[in-house]
Amino acid sequence: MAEYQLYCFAQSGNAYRAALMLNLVNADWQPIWVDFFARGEPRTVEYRTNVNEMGEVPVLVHEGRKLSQSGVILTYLARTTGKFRPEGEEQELEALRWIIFDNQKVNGFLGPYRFLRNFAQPAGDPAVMTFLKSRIDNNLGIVDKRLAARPFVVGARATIADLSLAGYLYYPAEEFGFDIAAQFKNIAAWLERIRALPGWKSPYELMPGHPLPARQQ
Ligand SMILES: N[C@@H](CCC(=O)N[C@@H](CS)C(=O)NCC(=O)O)C(=O)O
Repeated sequence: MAEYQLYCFAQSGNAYRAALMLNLVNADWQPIWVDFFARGEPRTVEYRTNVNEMGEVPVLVHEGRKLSQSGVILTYLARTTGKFRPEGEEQELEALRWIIFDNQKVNGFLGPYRFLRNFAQPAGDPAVMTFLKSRIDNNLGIVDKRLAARPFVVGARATIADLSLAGYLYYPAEEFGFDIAAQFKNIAAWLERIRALPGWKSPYELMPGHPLPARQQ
């Protein structure tokens, strides 16, 4: 058995943050596929009892510990591996600030928007989609402006704040119905910098469950 196990599925950008970090630090890890679409596995009593009481993916298993919330998993991996770790209190707080902003407002809106567009039955109500899209445009604009002045979110090198913010941004543009890289030039350049890191792989390469069987789409 690998040193780290990650409960995940290919379509989850929340899980991708953790999968990407594990791969970038060259960890000995293996995915444990969670059947989100056909079984709604995270909502089962079994999953909530044995894996995560919050009923969410990702969950990282390491040395008898089970950790959830991608921000916590990234922090844990930064501490245990020493990689992508913000340096000193100021950077730590800055990284945490962007991870919370990301979870709530960047990928926190982008994830549901993509889900309602591609996977939900029925698809998202147009009024909800319009609301989410306007928030997404606004919040990606804030990240884009931030990246105009620095190569990575906290400073000169990539940290866990970058890996968090990248959560959904490597999924294909057609899944969003708009091209983030074309619209936000600083985000596009930053995504290329992360893509150039040794060990980078796309979400569909790193995690199991893609493509979905036709009946589940
Ligand atoms: N803030 C959490 C979000 C996790 C999350 O929402 N995961 C989704 C999958 S992408 C999930 O497991 N949802 C369970 C459900 O909808 O029942 C994190 O960053 O880990």
